[in-house]
Amino acid sequence: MSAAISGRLVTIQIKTHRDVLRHTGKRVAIAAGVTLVMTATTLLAHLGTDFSATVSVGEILIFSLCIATLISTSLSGALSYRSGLLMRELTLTRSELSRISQTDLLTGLFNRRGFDDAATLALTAARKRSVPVSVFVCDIDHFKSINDRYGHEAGDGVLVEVAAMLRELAKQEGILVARYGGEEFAGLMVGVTRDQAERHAEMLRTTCAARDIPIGEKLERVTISIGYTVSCADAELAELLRIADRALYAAKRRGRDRVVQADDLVAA
Ligand code: GH3
Ligand code: MG
Ligand code: MG
Repeated sequence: MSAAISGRLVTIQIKTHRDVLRHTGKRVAIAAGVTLVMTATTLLAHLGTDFSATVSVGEILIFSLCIATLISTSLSGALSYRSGLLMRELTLTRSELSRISQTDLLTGLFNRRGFDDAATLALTAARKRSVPVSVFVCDIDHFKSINDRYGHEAGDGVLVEVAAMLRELAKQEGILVARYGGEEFAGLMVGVTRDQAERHAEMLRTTCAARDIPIGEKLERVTISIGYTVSCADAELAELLRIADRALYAAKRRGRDRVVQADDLVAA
């Protein structure tokens, strides 16, 4: 295992098994040395340096026990405190790594991994409560032409703007949203009726279509297409995403800038 932990109080580099052994060896040597020196010093201070003097075994025994207890308590306290600090640093580092691995760097939304983890948990909770769920997939229309006309950086700016609209909706309506990849976003709504899901998706689409997005010197309008499905929470996340994706592609085929519900595909 490789670990590099650094903090205000603790700075330690342990990368290989050999480093672990060296680290442990050093600490054991320090503990033994301190114990030896302190025991000898205290005994000498108490008994004096006259090595031919008569001392009772009981006296030495009691002193040694007291000193050993005192030293081992303070040493183990200090070492436990230090390992506690290291463990705290490790826990913080782990949770920071987990947060980074679940977050999309550009938009700050969940990435695919973060969405899959959070949505799977939310689906399990919804299953227990027997409430319906809705999954939607949303894709920016003709995004490649934005990149082609204004450059990749401007395209990134559009992704950030669309993500901000999704975040707003997520905050207002308690929806789980994520950048699922490229110019595609995904969302999970729990405990919504078919009408509510439709309303949320339509609100997202119209908000996006009506928003002036600054691209360089210009203000541009960008549209999105959305596919969604409403189901009981028994369904697997991957299956719900597949169904929503099919609805999304139907929305693209039908001319983009629209919302399509998966059930309508069967009905059509
Ligand atoms: P459609 O309406 O059918 O969705 O067309 P589209 O142009 O939006 O879709 P297409 O799949 O043809 O192109 C998607 C583009 O998104 C291509 C890719 O270069 C771009 N893209 C993917 N990820 C990023 C990103 O992080 N930043 C930028 N700027 N562009 C990205
Ligand atoms: Mg697209
Ligand atoms: Mg796409």
